[in-house]
Amino acid sequence: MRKSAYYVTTPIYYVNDSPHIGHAYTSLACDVLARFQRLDGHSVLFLTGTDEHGQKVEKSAAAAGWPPKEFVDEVSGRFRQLSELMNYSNDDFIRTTEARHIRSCQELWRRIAANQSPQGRDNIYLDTYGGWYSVRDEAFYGEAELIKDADGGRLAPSGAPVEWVEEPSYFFRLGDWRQRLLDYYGAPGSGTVMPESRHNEVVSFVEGELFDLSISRTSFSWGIPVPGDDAHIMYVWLDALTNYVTAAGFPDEESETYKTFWPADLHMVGKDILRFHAVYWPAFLMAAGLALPKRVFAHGWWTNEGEKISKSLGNVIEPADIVERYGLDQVRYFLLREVPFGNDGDFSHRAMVGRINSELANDFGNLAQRVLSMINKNCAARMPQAAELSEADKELLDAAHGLSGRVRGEITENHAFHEALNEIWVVVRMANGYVAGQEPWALKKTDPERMATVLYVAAEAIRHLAILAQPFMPESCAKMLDQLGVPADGRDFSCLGPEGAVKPATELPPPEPVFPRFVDDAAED
Ligand code: ME8
Repeated sequence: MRKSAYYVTTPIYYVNDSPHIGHAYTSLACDVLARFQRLDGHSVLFLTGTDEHGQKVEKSAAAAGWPPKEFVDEVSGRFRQLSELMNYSNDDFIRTTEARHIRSCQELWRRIAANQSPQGRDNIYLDTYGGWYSVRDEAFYGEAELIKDADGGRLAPSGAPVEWVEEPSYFFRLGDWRQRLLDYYGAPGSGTVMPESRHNEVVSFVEGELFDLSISRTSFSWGIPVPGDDAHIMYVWLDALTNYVTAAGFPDEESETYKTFWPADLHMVGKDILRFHAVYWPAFLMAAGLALPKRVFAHGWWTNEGEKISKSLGNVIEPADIVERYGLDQVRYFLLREVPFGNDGDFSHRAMVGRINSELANDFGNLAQRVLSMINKNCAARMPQAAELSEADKELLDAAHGLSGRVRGEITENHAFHEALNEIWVVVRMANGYVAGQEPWALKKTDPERMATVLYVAAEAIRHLAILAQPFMPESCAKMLDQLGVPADGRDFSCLGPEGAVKPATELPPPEPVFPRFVDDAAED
């Protein structure tokens, strides 16, 4: 029987620029979750895509000298390529310029407009907006939120330039939804907004003054027309956020997809866009009468060798460059192992090489290579048979069998990917200690039956490690499982535990190292 469905989303990326490490990071975390849930028997919808409307994209297209539609087609393609490059298993890739999305946005608007706020007022009203707008952030700011630059000029809290905007606009009565939003967040630790520090940040924002939100623009045209008044286009964040229900089939609420996947289980976002996801989005959904996402998790930001990543500093990290240099699964491993998920982190060459060589090559790679080589040489390349188990054997097998529960909690509940890897590595190191202590190479002559048992137990531990590490490093773990003789239909989590063990006498292919050492160019250090 399949377990409950799981719907996880990345933010949809602005197509004003090429993909960078920040985009790769958000999607990677979602990919690991999606792969984990599939292996654990859930049916999964993992969504990513591109955010293609608004002033920022319109300006970028103009600067490139391209008509907006051609520009967004081109840049959106680069994000599709990122999915291939990083081996993401997304089930859908949405573009906000697609007909299904335009239909969905207009219907969501109609429903919000047709309903009243908890105070019995129309959710949407027409007025004039006069205030500060940042095109880079695509966000409106109150005077009190702005900061001053060195010359006394105004900047958004993110450091982005702002401009004064005055135009007719539809407004959303955000303030009327305050109490409903607070009820939705619940107490700290409720798990609706995570991590807890972000929960507190969102609650104090909502407890403060919640201004009505301008949700349409009239001074440019690259966007979705407001139903019934096409002098206005929708505010790009209302348009963009709606992608999450579009991909779930909205407005076809009777569709299988919608009934299976909405509300989303998790919106994964960077900390800079938390307010849009944890405040505006649930307020829009409540106003439209739709169910609310179960969780929003905000992760931290990467710096490069200690410096803020920016185009002007010329230190943007291109996913394709690091994948070529270090290897795909090495990059996937590093990004989720190096930094506690939720915190900010620093990308450095030294840290990357350190983890590749010590944790992947020395710890995990050597473990598999050593055990598989001994099986190949001393057991005629066939899975050995275990005789009676010693205390040491049982201890390692128990640790391997108990691992999935610990990893599941860290990935699916806490989203602590670094802790999940840490748990896996506790058993990797334990298995290495076991092999060193049992000295199977010395048993070859003195006690071949015991040697066979030790190699069998070690192989069984490695099978568990490789199955559980698949969501992080799919290609490398597949190679390891091939070498262990694990059939393709024996790799999901229902095969964990003694019942899924590889049958003794199964023929194994010749072993090959899965995690090579990174040999550094001395000139670079
Ligand atoms: O915000 N480290 O799109 P975007 C980590 N279109 N994450 C980073 C980062 C860094 N240095 N730089 C950026 C948008 N990010 C909207 C989303 S969703 C309905 C609309 C992350 O292309 C950032 O936190 O600016 C965010 O999650 C994503 O990349 C930003 O993508």
